[in-house]
Amino acid sequence: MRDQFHRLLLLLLLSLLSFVSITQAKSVIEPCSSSDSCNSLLSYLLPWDSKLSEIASRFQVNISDILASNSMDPTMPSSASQIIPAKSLVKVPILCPCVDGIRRSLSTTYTVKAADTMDLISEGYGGLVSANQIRSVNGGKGAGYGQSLVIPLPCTCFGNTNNGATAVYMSYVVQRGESLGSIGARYRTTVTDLAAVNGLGQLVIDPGDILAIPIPACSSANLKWYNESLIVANGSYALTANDCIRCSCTPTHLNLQCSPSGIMVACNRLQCKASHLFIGDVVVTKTHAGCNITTCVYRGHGGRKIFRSLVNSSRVQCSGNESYWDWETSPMASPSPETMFPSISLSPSPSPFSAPSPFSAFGAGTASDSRSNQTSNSSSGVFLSLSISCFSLLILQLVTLFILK
Ligand SMILES: *[C@@H]1O[C@H](CO)[C@@H](O)[C@H](O)[C@H]1NC(C)=O
Ligand SMILES: *[C@@H]1O[C@H](CO)[C@@H](O)[C@H](O)[C@H]1NC(C)=O
Ligand SMILES: *[C@@H]1O[C@H](CO)[C@@H](O)[C@H](O)[C@H]1NC(C)=O
Ligand SMILES: *[C@@H]1O[C@H](CO)[C@@H](O)[C@H](O)[C@H]1NC(C)=O
Ligand SMILES: *[C@@H]1O[C@H](CO)[C@@H](O)[C@H](O)[C@H]1NC(C)=O
Ligand SMILES: *[C@@H]1O[C@H](CO)[C@@H](O)[C@H](O)[C@H]1NC(C)=O
Ligand SMILES: CC(=O)N[C@H]1CO[C@H](CO)[C@@H](O)[C@@H]1O
Repeated sequence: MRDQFHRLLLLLLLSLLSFVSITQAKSVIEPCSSSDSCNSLLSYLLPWDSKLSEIASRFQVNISDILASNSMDPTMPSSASQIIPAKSLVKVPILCPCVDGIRRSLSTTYTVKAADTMDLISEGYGGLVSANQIRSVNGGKGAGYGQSLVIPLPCTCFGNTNNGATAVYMSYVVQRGESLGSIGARYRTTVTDLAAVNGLGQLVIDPGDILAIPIPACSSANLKWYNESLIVANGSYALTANDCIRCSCTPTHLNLQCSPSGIMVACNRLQCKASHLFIGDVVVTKTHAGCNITTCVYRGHGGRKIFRSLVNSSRVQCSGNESYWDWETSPMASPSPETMFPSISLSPSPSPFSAPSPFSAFGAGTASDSRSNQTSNSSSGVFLSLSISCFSLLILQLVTLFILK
């Protein structure tokens, strides 16, 4: 459920934030008090053809992060100079901090060029910020040549949850001809939900309004990660551990799944101890009764150290309709001494399934509940890497575990 206290939404006209307003664009404002930040997205409608590197510098975001947010190939050599055509929607990841009691990003700056006007600068940001908002934030200064302007950008966190499920919020500029229904359909959400998230009293939106759109996401909160937490929007991936590991959501159950990124950086220490396995490798041994699967999984990172471990699971009766899974975290599931995190026990936790429903062990429910505390509610031995299994298999497996424990 949404925390209503944190979800007190104020609908303000943008004109309240600016000196003079021509438009009456609406925008959701999320009050905040903490000093935390979350990852959020901007839906950026490209005003003109732009190279990826230009987009990256316009928002001061790394190209690799833009590639990741749009699920574009990270190994593409020419990605920086790739030209994205005007009117494309590009997802731009930004950190969403709490500034003076409301969520917004003030970390982007723009250096005014010779022929720039405020309107032109604003246009360059695809309607995400008006000329008046830029003026207002910069103390009413104009667009003087060479001047560095702070570009305020809209963002929301809402605790990274939506209706109890993990979500990442995306700021979206309403275009002419769009309705809540059409936007909801595009982003797989409902009019009701969009109205609730944005505190819309009436189901009316106008071009230029900025909506917060919840994008379903997956989280590391229900995984036994050591010193890292990650929330990844569905339809994107995240690079972590010095870009050595790439994590994304499985499409149906939205489990976080991580494997070696395969991009150029030097990624040693990806090998699991006492095995020939690397993270993401799966070895299947078939027997007459079924097969064993042993997977080396990512467990987070600290500094340049990658934590990983072996998860040992025996899948009995691989072929056939009465298959079930028998999971076990191997006793040798310890990272090598140099990467071991000393105060965290690697032995399987006594009760991997503290959650009442098998869904929550995998689904976003558990993830969102324990989001703020990455080491709580961990499900031992329940791993993403094997989530390729049918859901029915998982239920059987969970039931089996309950009986065994
Ligand atoms: C971009 O990448 C560099 C090096 O990889 C890193 O130091 C910097 O923090 C990144 N910037 C952002 C905004 O992520
Ligand atoms: C996640 O994204 C994929 C496409 O990337 C889509 O097919 C799937 O329906 C999405 N899942 C959810 C729960 O939105
Ligand atoms: C799993 O492998 C071990 C040895 O590698 C073997 O003894 C055991 O029978 C296998 N289990 C199943 C269910 O195949
Ligand atoms: C988590 O990692 C950071 C960065 O490596 C480190 O400073 C911090 O001490 C670690 N915390 C724990 C609990 O390991
Ligand atoms: C996996 O578990 C089986 C029995 O449950 C054991 O025989 C085998 O050695 C384990 N494999 C690894 C790599 O831990
Ligand atoms: C996280 O969980 C641990 C153990 O469950 C608890 O001691 C700690 O207070 C929790 N921290 C937060 C911030 O909830
Ligand atoms: C492929 C397979 O194992 N099919 C089995 C499904 O279950 C029925 C009844 O248990 C078996 O008769 C089939 O052989």
